[in-house]
Amino acid sequence: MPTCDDESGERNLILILGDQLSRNIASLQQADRSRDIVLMAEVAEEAGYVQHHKKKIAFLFSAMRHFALELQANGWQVRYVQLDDPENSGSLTGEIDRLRAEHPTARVVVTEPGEYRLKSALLDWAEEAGAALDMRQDSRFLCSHERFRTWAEGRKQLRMEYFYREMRRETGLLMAGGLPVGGKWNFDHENRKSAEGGLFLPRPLETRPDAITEEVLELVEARFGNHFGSLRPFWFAVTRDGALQALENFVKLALPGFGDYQDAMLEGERFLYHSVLSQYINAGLLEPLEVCRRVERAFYEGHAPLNAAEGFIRQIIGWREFVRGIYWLNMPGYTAQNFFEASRPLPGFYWTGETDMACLAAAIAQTRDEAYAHHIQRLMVTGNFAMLAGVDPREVHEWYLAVYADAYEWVEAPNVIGMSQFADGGLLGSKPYAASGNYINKMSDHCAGCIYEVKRKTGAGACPFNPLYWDFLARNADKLRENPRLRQVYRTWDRMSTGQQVKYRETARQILGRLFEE
Ligand code: FAD
Ligand code: DLZ
Repeated sequence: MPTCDDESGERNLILILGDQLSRNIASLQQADRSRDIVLMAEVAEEAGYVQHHKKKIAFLFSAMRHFALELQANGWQVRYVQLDDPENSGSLTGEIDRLRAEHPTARVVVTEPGEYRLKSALLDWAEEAGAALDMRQDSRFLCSHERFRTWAEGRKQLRMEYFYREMRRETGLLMAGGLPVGGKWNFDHENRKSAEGGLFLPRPLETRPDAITEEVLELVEARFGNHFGSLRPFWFAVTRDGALQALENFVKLALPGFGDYQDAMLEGERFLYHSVLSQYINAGLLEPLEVCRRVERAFYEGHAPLNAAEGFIRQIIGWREFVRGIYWLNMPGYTAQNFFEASRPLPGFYWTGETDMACLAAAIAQTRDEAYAHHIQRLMVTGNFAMLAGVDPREVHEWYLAVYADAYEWVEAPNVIGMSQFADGGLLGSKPYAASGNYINKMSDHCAGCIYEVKRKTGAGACPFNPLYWDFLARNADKLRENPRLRQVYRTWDRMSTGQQVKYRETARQILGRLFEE
């Protein structure tokens, strides 16, 4: 029998959100499955606060439906509200009210939502309703808000690398006798190979939709047909078992090449050696630590090299935990940061994919088709271009929050506002990830088939990333010149002839003029 720590013996309402599909979720602990009632609801408010990609909505609704059935099979009483239920109030708080009106409950128990927006809405609701709300820490993360705050206190700069070392020590992942395995914490310098065609390229595991998923796909097509993205083919796993199989597929086929080709891009190859597991981890189908332990085991068994295992584990216990810490330390207000005071609108081609820049066209087409792009596409192609072009970071943020199946504000906003747009002025990263066409050419084969010439710096036919790069640095010199990591770049700019500087800026002006009709 499950134990119950609620001495009152009264029935509680346990709210499980769409990204809390974990058997070990804190809100289910110490609950009494014969007495308490679990509420899960598909609601218009959550599905519509940004124009989520159709695949993201379908993935979550189907995974929620499967999870509810699993809870029921394990003896839980579950009230599951479908989007098309005629009584559906359209919001999570509305659904709590509706259930409480039918079945009085002592407390509402919920694991802290990942987004500030929803956390505030639930706290406000409880205050207004005079309801007892038991909001629990999300134990799926290694680092609590309190722990991150303590780590951050008194530090002049918050840098992922030092935080990551603490997480390594704490978890013991890839540690031996208190030291990092291999004698170094980070093997990133081995992880920058560009990929050539002809490599064996694995694919993520594709799951065939079952009857539940098919029903959801029809619902999404009918209700969200105007949202961004292709709904079919739909191949995401929607259960924990399916996600575990996807993890095994990754470890077996792609992990060995993950490190070497982590930063590479290849035309027509959408996944390379990436895991494509973030949507499962973020929704709760996989636990971050179990994924890391599985990867660590693959290294110890000799299946994957150290640079791959370390690189992968760093993304999860390092970057993933670090960005969440930055988010909660700086909300509210973080998403409104605009260090460069950038104000241009997001170009329309981010939604249509209609651009003649080959790298952007590829990244956006796969975002539309798969609700997925890998890190370097997000950072160095779509993100880099938006920053160089001076797009309002708020618009960039809303685009990223909408278009990826793994997007939730706690992880998306620091990656966009901080890492990719430098709109937080350096809270998260030490310098802007600004790059010219040269970087994209080095890491990909896009430039070979592009109508723009990557080697051409200015004038008609020049790769737009080239003049935009220098224009970005020149127009933001007052904000960036003193950055120690950019001194060399500004020295190069200063050494350029005035004529060359004018050519860069004039070409940039023409490109921006065409793009934004300025
Ligand atoms: P892999 O390359 O296989 O990496 C393994 C895992 O590490 C990922 O599944 C993910 O859980 C974790 N990870 C890797 N990098 C990061 C990171 N920078 N921050 C947090 N976790 C990381 N990630 C999201 O989960 N949701 C987002 O909305 C999101 N938006 C992003 C926006 C921008 C502009 C950038 C630059 C990055 C963003 N990321 C986001 C981080 C990263 O790009 C994705 O986690 C990754 O591409 C997911 O693909 P994958 O599972 O194949 O990852
Ligand atoms: C993203 C999302 C969507 C599209 N729909 C729902 C929903 O209908 N019901 C629900 O409980 N959760 C949904 N979610 C996930 C929430 O938006 C997520 O829990 C919050 O953003 C906090 O991370």
